[in-house]
Amino acid sequence: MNATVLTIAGSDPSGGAGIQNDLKTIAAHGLHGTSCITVVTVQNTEGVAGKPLFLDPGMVRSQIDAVLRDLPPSSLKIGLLGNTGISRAVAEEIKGLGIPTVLDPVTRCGSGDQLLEADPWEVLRPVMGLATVVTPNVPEAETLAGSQIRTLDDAEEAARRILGMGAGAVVVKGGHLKGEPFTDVFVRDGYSKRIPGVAVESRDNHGAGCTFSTAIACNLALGMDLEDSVVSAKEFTRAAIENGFSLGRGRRPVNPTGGIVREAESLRIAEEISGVVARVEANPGFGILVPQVGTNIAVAPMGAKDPGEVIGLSGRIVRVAGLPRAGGCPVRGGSSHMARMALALRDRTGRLRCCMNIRYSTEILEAARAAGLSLSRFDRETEPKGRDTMEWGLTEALGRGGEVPDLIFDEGAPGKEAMIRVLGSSAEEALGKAMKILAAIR
Ligand code: PXL
Repeated sequence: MNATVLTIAGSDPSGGAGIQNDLKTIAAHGLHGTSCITVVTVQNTEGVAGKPLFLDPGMVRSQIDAVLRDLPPSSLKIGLLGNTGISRAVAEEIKGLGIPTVLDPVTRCGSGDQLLEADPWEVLRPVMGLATVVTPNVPEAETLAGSQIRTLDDAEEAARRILGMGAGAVVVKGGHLKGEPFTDVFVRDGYSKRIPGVAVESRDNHGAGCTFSTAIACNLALGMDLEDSVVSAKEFTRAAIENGFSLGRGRRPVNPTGGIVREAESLRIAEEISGVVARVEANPGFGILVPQVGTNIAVAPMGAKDPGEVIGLSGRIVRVAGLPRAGGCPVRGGSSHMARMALALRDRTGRLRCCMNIRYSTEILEAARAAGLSLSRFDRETEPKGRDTMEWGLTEALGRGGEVPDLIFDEGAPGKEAMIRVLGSSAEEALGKAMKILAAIR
């Protein structure tokens, strides 16, 4: 399989947009990215901080030529071109390649600063007819079509005009449209489609346009048809915005690899919890640590924001004929109580993110002390109304800093079983502490 996508674009030192974004987006699709730099911009999340360097068109050609001779791509993404000399050089190099080509008709930074040395239309004209699809945002579509866009109908009309300039298809991105935010308009010969999106509560969107166009190129390289490629790229871009690291003081960079890193981490955690469950089930003595309500083990992935993203057992470990038996397997959202405590624990400590609940008894507490484990408690009678018990209980037990305890317990309340929670940096570590308690009981 040819797994290469070539991006021809500008450099963004903030790492949010341009070549830096595109290579991450390509990597996140499991493909190999090659690149040709057209313009070196000087900017951070707050905006442009200096004059761009427009590369010599001959230098642009040499880069593309070197890549084409050795690493023939399955698809192309074209971003910032900068000036007419560069865009003509690019057109000369890629014409006749016959591979899917996505053109992001970049004219300005997200901050509004101009990135072109000449009239946008003059710069884009040489490559327009070579594009399988063009992906303007609303201001870019207004510039290219020469009309104002206020509604989805306006966007569709502008898309048709841009289509008349020679591209195979046009997507006008709806991010800037009031009233219909995030609905994209997709148009090709004799066909149009509105692709709805969802509003994302995040300012981590610097580079979102680059992510979108590059993700389309990746999907096309993987053999997806054009419309599916667009729909899938929109979803990918939403995840890149949601997974942002919230860096910088201005328009914060998207994180194109956030989704796959989280997926990989979640799978690794699920496998680890499975291993821990197997060891618990293989140990008949563990039954003594299982509470009435059963034991759950929850681990919060680094980027998880709510309990639905925390990995826990879909059915708790209970005692069957005195032996510990899991009623389910590790899944996202498998646990509720332990998930909320694991999230709060991760947010408080950074390093610890696993919680496992075991039975409370004075004998077990004594054994824990004898095993050298540290304990802290909270008292449900002092719990304020309206707080989440797990999050509040953890905050209470951790107090104002200092050493994080190995165990947190509470003595229960009417209808609430007393409980001990074992804390750890991983499920393995939490199990290790539980095993020390068992050894001290015997
Ligand atoms: O997001 C458009 C864009 C494309 N390419 C480069 C950029 C920007 C915006 O900042 O810097 C190099």
